[in-house]
Amino acid sequence: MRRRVLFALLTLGLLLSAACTADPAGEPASEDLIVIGMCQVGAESDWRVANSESMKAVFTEANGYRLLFDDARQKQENQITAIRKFIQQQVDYIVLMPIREGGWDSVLQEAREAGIPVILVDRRVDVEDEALYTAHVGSDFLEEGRRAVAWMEGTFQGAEDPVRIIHIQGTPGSTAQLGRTAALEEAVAAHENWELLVRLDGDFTQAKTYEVMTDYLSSLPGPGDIDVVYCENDNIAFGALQALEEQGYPCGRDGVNIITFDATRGALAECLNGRISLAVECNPLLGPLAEEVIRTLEAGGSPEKHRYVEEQIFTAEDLTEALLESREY
Ligand code: GYE
Repeated sequence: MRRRVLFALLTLGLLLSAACTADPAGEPASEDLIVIGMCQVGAESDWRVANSESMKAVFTEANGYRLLFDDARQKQENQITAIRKFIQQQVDYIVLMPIREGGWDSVLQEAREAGIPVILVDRRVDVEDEALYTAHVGSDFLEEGRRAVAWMEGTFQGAEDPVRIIHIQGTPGSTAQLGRTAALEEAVAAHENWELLVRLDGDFTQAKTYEVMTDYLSSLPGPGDIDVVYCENDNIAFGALQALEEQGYPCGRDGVNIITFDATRGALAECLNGRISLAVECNPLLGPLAEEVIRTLEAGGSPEKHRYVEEQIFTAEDLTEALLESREY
């Protein structure tokens, strides 16, 4: 706001009022636009693509915004460089989807010194001073993990044989990885017969997961006895499915139970056809919530520090073709 006013004052007197009025089509004049510098993680997953689309659909010129969108290609150093560039450009707000939780103190301090509010979307940051960011909107990843674990408890209730689990993690140190991992770890510690066979890093991508899972399965002396593959996102689940089926493992309720997080349309389709046993929803449509934070700030209010989206779980019984078609992502 301050920067927009400053900019406007520098514009010549009469021109100022002309420039600030809406054009005949009813769209705000460009000097009135709120400038958003957005630091997106990358395009590693279907969830991420849907999340970027949700942001771009909301932060449009017609809605009064100029969106400067940066894709960090899954690298924190690229996100830090983008933030510094946005500070130089004197944007009005920085919207950050932080790739991992650590390592943000100095750059967020720089944003604060420049007077630019930082809004976190999706994942969170672990900083010494919580005042380094204004607000956060996203999912409760620990709760998502606990929903998956509750389903496993129901499915394997009364089982005396070991429940043999493969755990494929997302990007190390990201909030989504930390929360979903913590829920499984708690549960493995609480159930004597739950056995963690291996923990692999799938980095939230199908390609990396296919590779690490193929290597792991090929290293086994014979066909493994696997009950559950706990996949920390849909693209990990796709890579795991591909590797398992290629090596002759049937997937589904009578074979290897694949659990996934996100529940994007592709994963729900696999759930409906039975190859994925459980899809835990993680809602990527966070654009409207991020905009609400900015509108509150523009109106001089104080947004909630953390806002979590509503989510649910799906098994084949909860799904229909019609539901899949109506799904936005
Ligand atoms: O689950 C995964 C993505 O942080 C919620 O990141 C997000 C996760 C999501 O790449 O698909």
